[in-house]
Amino acid sequence: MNWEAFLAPYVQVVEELKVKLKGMRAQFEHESSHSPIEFVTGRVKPVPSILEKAHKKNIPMDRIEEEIQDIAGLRVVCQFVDDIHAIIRMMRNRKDFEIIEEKDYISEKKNSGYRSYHIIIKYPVETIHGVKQVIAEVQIRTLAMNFWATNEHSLNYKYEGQIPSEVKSRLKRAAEAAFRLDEEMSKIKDEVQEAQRLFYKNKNKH
Ligand code: 0O2
Repeated sequence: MNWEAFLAPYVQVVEELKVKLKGMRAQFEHESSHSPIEFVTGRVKPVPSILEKAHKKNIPMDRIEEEIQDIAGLRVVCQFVDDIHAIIRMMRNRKDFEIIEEKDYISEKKNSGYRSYHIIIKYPVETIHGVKQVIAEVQIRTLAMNFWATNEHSLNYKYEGQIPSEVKSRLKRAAEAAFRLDEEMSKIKDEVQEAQRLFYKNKNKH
């Protein structure tokens, strides 16, 4: 398998989508309105992780493109849960890709306690051989959801997927706390946004 050639269109997609999503953030800032996007990250899944996932899910090499949908992964991190819904609406209105699936792990959290909204898209990328439809996964979550997921991911890595039950229950409690933090912040959202608008206006005066 020539991984470099296989992954080249994915690298292109991640770069293009990062520019587009970051562009949305910049537009909101120019209009000095609240941006539903706090930050955007993107990565191409490393080859060992692709192989591990294919092995775990019994996916043959010639089905990887169709069956592993997060080889190109984008993450949009927001301040408030409402912002996630604003991003979802914007994504649904876009004409530069097609949404093929949505996974709502916010209304229905995963067993681990994981919360996030995933949108799987088919994105047309120009290659030297013509247009190629590449599948990418966009994960949309709040800062609190991201904090939890990042820590849980590290622990999973440390314990090779076998997190001890005591740590697991602590993680579940932490997930509950993150959920309550999102709820509390939503209640004072207008106040926070007003303060941020004032701060942004003053910053631009100097
Ligand atoms: P990485 O290292 O983030 O690239 P599955 O992997 O079978 O659970 P599937 O069908 O591949 O699920 O898709 P799903 O559920 O949308 O999950 C894909 C990605 O979502 C994962 O990628 C994680 O990034 C994230 N995710 C899903 N569940 C959890 C969870 O319980 N904890 C954390 N921290 N992240 C999660 P990968 O491939 O796991 O790895």
